[in-house]
Amino acid sequence: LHSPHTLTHRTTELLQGSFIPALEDPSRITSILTTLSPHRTITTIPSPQSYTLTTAIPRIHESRYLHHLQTIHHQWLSSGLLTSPSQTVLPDCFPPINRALVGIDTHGIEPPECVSARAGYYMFDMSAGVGEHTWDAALASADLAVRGAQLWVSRNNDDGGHSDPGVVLALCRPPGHHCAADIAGGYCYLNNTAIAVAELLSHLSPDPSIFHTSPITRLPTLSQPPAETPQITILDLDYHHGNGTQKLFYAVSNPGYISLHSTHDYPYYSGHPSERGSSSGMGYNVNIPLPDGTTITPYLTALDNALDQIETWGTEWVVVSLGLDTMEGDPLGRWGLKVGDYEVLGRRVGRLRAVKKRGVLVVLEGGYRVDGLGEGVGAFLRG
Ligand code: SP5
Ligand code: ZN
Repeated sequence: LHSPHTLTHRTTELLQGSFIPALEDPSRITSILTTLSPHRTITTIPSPQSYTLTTAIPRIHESRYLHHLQTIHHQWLSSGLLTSPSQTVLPDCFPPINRALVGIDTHGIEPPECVSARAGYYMFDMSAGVGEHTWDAALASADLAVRGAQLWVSRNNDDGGHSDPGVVLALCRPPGHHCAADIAGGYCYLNNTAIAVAELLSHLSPDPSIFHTSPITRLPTLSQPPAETPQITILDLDYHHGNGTQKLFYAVSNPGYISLHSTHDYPYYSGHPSERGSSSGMGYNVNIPLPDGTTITPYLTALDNALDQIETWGTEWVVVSLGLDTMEGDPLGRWGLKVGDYEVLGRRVGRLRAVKKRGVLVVLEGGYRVDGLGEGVGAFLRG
C-alpha cells in the first residue's frame, strides 16, 4: 500500500552538529516503488479515509498533540518565526527534565500557548521537525497502516479464516515507532504500527471499550483484564529501539512487543532487556539488543529467540515494524546485514504464517541507504 501524500514531507534535522536535509527523505519510498513495481501489486491510496483521523489515530494519540501537529507550521510562519514555508519548525528549548530544575513537577507542565515553547513540548529530539506538509504525510502514512490492518482482517474473514491472507506491506512515511501518545521524535509523528494494532484489536476484541481515556493522564490508554496471552505481537526489526511503541503498550499484555535493536545507539535511553513491561503487561515487553557490527548469523539467532517467544505466547497476529537501517552501509546504522540477507530474514518471519495460517502485516519504519532499500524490501517479501 502506497500513498502519494507520503512523498510531500521534507524537513531539516540536526544530525551530529549540522543542520541538514533530513536523511528520512521521499527518495526512500520512490526507491522501493521503483524496485517493487515490476514484481508486486502496488495499491495507491489517493487520499486518507476520514475514519483514520476521526477514530483510528485518536485511539493512540492525544487530541491536543494532533491539533499541534496540524497547526504549528502555519503558526510559526504567520508569527514570523519562519520566513519561508520550506523551513522546518524545530524547538530551541525542551521542557526541563527532573535533573534540570528543583521544585517543579515536570509531569504537571501543561502545553504552553507560546508557539516557540510548544514546539519543544511535543518533541523529544531535533529530528522530528514539522514542515509544511508533515501533517498531510503523517496522516496518509497512518492511513496506510489502518488500511493494511483492515485489508488483513477482511482477507482473513473472507472464508472463515481458512485461507492464507498473505502479506500486506504498508509503505509508511514518515515512520512511527519512536513517537508516543503526545510526543514526536526520531522522524516519527504518528505511531503507524500502534495505530494498526489498535485497529486490529477493535476488530478482534468483542469489547470495544478496551479503549478509554484515562482521567489521570488524559492520554488515550488501553485498559485490559489481567495478563492474557497476546493475540497480537509487534515484532520490531528496525535498527533502533522502538521507544514509542514500547511506551504505548508497556502496561498491557496484548499486544506483546519484541524488539531487536542496537545496544548503544539512538534513542540511547531505552531498549534494555530489564524493561519487561509493567502491571498486566509484565513479561510482554521483550528487548533484544545486539552489538555494533552485527551480521546475519548472530542476527538470526536473536530473531529465532523472538520467533520462539511468539510461538510460546501462541500469538495469532504478527505486525512487523520493518526497518532497513540494519543494512550494511546505512548512514545511521552500524550493522552489516546484506541486501540478500533480507530474503533469509523474511523466510524466517514467514514461517509464522505456516504455523497459524495467519497473515503478517508489515509496516515500514526506518532505513536510509536509499540505493539498497528497494532491493532489501523486495528480498524480504520474496523470503
Ligand atoms: C525511524 C528511525 O529509524 N529513526 C531514527 C532517527 C535517528 N536520529 C538520530 C541518529 C543519530 C545517529 N548517530 C550515530 C550514527 C552512527 N553511524
Ligand atoms: Zn531506525
